[in-house]
Amino acid sequence: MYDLIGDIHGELGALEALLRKLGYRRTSEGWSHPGRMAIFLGDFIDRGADSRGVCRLVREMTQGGSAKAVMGNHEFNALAYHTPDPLRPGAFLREHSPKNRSQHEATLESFAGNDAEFEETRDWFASLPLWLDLGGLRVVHAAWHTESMEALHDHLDTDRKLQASALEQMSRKEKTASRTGKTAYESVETVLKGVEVKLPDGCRFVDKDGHQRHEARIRWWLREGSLTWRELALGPPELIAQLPDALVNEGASRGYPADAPPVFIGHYWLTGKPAPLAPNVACLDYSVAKPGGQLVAYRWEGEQILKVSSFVSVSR
Ligand SMILES: [Mn+2]
Repeated sequence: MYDLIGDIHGELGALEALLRKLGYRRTSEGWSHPGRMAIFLGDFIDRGADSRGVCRLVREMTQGGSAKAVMGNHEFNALAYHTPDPLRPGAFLREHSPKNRSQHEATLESFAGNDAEFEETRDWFASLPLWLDLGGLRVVHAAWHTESMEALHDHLDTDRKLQASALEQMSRKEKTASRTGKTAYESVETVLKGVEVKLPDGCRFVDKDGHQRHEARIRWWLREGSLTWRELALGPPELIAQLPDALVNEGASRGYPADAPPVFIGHYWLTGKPAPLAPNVACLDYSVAKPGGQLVAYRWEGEQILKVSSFVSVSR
C-alpha cells in the first residue's frame, strides 16, 4: 500500500523526519520500507534551503522502485525556465523576470556549482507523469480535471510524461495560430495550478499584485448548487470578501464524484490540522516552507472514505 507525501519545497530535514515516522529507513540504495511504497505529489524544489538534497532523495527512491512521483508546478516552471525559446534567441520559455527568478532562487543557489547534476535532475523532472491513475487511487498536483486531462492527451506519452515538443506548446500563453497550443497551456495550468472559472458578468476583484481579475480559482472538488462565490472560491479572506455573496452560476464546477476513487493533491498551502477536503479528496500541502508549516503524509490502506486518523505530519 501507499504513503502519499505532500509538497516538500526544499525542506530536507522535514522529509527525512517524516519518512522515519512512516517507518522508512535509509539503506545503501536510498530510503525504503519493507512493505510500503511512497507517492510524492510534486513541488520538491524552491523556497526551502535544500532543493538539491530533496531531489536526490526523491529521485533515488523513484529510480530504486520504492516511490512514485508526479510533477508539480514548480518542476514544470523549472523546466521552462531553463529551456531556450526557439522563437526568441537569448530568451527562455519561462521569462527570467525578477519575479520568476526570485521564485526559483533557492533552487538555483542549492544547485550552484553542480550544473551537470542539475541538468540530470531536470531530465528526471521531465520524466515525471502529470498524474497517476492507479485504479483505486488517483494522484495529481492541483486538480483532477477530466476535460484538461483529455486535452493534454496528445502532448503526453502513454505513461503521461511530457512529449519532447510539449513544453514549448504548453508555455505559450499568447493566442497562437495553433488552437491546440493554447489548449495545452490552459490545460497544464489547470492540472498543475488549479481550476479557474469566470466570475458573473461585470464582477471583478483586485488581486494581491493589484491586477483586476475576472476569474476566480475554485474548490474544484465541490459542485455548484447551493454554494455562493465566496464559498466556492479559494484565496485569502481579503480577496474572497470582494466576491459576490450570490449563488454560483450553473456549470462553474462539476465537483469530484463521490463514487470516484480517492484523489490526493498538493499545492494549496493549507494550514491547521490536516483533514480530508471531501470524503474522497485530500490535500497534503500544509505549507512546510512557511513558519509554523508542516510536511504531511497520508497512510493509505485501500479505503474509499479517507480518515483524519491516517494523516501523519511533522513540523519543519
Ligand atoms: Mn504547487
